[in-house]
Amino acid sequence: MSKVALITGVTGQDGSYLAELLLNKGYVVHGVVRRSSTFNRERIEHLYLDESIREQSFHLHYGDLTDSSSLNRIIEKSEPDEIYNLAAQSHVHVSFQMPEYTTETDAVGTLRILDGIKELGIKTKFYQASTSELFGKVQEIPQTETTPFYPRNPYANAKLFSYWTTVNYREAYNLFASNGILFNHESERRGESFVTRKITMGVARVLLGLQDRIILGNIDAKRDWGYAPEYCEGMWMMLQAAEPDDFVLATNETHTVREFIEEAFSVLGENIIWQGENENELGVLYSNGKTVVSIDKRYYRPTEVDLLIGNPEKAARILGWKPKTNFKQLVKLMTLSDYTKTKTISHL
Ligand code: NAP
Ligand code: F7E
Repeated sequence: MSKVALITGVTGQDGSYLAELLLNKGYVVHGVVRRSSTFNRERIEHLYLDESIREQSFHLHYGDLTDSSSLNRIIEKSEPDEIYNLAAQSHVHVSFQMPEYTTETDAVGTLRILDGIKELGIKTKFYQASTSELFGKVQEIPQTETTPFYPRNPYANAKLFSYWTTVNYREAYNLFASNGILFNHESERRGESFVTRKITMGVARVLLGLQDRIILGNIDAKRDWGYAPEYCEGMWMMLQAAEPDDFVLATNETHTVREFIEEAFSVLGENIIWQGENENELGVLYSNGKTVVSIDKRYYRPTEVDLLIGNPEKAARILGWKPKTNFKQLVKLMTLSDYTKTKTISHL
């Protein structure tokens, strides 16, 4: 008998990679999708369009993390062995503008699923998409599973509630429920308003003459960036462990947004020189003096997370999980992917 998995957030970056991984392992995969006025399934279209996959092993259901009845119906109908709760309003800057909706989805949404599992009496393992944003104003460097949390935005506050609700349902009701505390992970499928993808698309468009410059916020923030498909494998590994637990997945390498910009331009043979300070700073091409990066305060956050770097030693020891793609490789694969795509589209 095939194992059955239910993924919330299946149309997102991680959901799409996880669906692929589980289908390749022979799982039947159910995914929760939201109704949208425009097409929102680009990342999973290739799976859905394959008739044999669609008919036998990949099933989509309309639902929403703000709607308990849809979630309970989907859990009851799909009878999953494993639930991966990846759905979230996942943009930190947006969470300052929509704190209540972010909390409804990212905090109460998790409770709705966990309580649904408990009340329906379904025997399933549960994965919660927790985040390095929990460390916020960091209390220790590098951050591990025992570093105290200090969230700095509505998104992280909501995820803090979900982290502890997952732990509480594990302890109170003996559920197999684990938190993956994942540091930033990116890919060719990363949402276009996150900084890495905004940069790689921007670099491609600027160098192909389709965009004047890339306009960014705080380029001195430091992040620990890894490659998303490897982190999705880590999620699956957490649910195959002997015991439910909480794990950091990270690369243990940190870089500024500025370094990401420099590296992305250098992949395409250009060097950047920085001129000016703070919001007047400009990034200029060494080759011809053209301004290609500028700063706009509208992208600053009311409270920033300045530095993240994670130590994934526990995941290596207990799960055998290790990151494979380093910073330079990640920047290269994202930049080349966006350059190739943009070039093809602009020549159509
Ligand atoms: P993403 O690309 O933004 O995907 C989010 C997914 O959630 C999308 O499928 C979205 O659907 C869905 N969603 C949003 N609100 C929903 C709602 N109210 N009801 C049902 N579905 C909803 O995020 P990601 O990068 O794949 O991240 C996956 C999860 O890991 C998220 O929970 C995120 O907070 C967490 N996380 C991400 C990172 C990272 O670096 N990527 C690190 C740590 C934790 P639509 O497609 O319809 O919008
Ligand atoms: O910002 C700075 C910004 O939005 C990274 C989510 O997946 O990872 C992600 O959250 C840094 C921040 O990701 C722009 O201020 C500068 O310091 O790409 P980001 P994030 O906030 O780290 C965590 C682990 C999650 O859990 C989240 O779901 O880049 N930055 N200029 C900018 N950021 C954006 N988005 N846009 C800019 O123009």
